Amino acid sequence: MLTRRLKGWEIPESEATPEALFEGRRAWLKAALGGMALTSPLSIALTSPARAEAAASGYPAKANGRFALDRPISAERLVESYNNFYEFGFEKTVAGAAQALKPDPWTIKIDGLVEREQTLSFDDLLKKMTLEERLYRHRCVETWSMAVPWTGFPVKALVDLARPLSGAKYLRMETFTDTSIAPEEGDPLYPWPYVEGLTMAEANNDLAFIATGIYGKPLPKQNGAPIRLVVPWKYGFKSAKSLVKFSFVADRPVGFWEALQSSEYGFWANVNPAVPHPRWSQARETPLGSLIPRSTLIWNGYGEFVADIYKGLEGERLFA
Ligand SMILES: Nc1nc2c(c(=O)[nH]1)N[C@H]1C(S)=C(S)[C@@H](COP(=O)(O)O)O[C@H]1N2
Ligand SMILES: [Mo]
Repeated sequence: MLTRRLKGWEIPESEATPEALFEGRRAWLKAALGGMALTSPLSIALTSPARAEAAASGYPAKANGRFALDRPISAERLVESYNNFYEFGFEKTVAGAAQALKPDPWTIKIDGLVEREQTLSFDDLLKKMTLEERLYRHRCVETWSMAVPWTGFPVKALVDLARPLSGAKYLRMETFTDTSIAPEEGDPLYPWPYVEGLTMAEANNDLAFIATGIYGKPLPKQNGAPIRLVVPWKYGFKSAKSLVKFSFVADRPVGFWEALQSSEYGFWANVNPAVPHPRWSQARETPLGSLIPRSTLIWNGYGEFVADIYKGLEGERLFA
């Protein structure tokens, strides 16, 4: 009989040490790469080339145990089949269309108010970064939520690489544009490309993350391959996918959704159950795969990390 061992991130939080998470995931990955049951001793011998390849690309990365969850990890299958990626369509079922994306090779530009502009390949950027895994909650303004193991590096590491000048007040991020790949980008009713922005204080916050992977492997195309933003204390639309440009700028960037409908989507977009969106109360959320709503937390539960950033900004529209 085949027994299915829990993946590292399926171990209840209370039982898992960071090391246990890491070891559990490694064992799972070996088995998955070998396409064999974990219980077969042969899998160890037969997976060497695949294991070497995965290891060379930095997966699985060591878990950073600082970011604990208060809920179960969402099913990988759901996270990779229920998506928002408007470049490929306005439904949740865009994963098929997103397979047109070509994340390899991928060029990234770092420009604006920096000591020296840089154009580098995604592979070269990865070589300069140390990958880690973090478990984060994600809250979409449409009131669904998920909890996922991302792999990547802090946004701060990218800021340090960029060496911004003192005039840089914001980090502006831009998604690829190519209508031969993403036909929706030819729709003139939308303000393409998809753009998002953070203040420098937000970008340098410990929680702000650049993801290159999910569930212990590189990002699937529909989740924003090869590189996306992950800012879990903000509504999901801030976490822009498939980024090609990081610009350090003096003026506040206008995001895709803000440009489209500023009365509904602001720059800050921090999660707050007490501030409703015109079409959705934000008091509750339904986790992917669940039928039972749960209460949404202010800052999506990340106040200990981020609340200080907003001291003195109480007069701003911080929560929509
Ligand atoms: N480029 C781009 N990034 C995007 C979006 C998008 O449509 N295009 N949708 C956003 C929204 S609304 C959400 S909730 C998350 C969804 O990420 P996921 O599909 O990996 O769950 O991506 C965000 N990033
Ligand atoms: Mo979203």
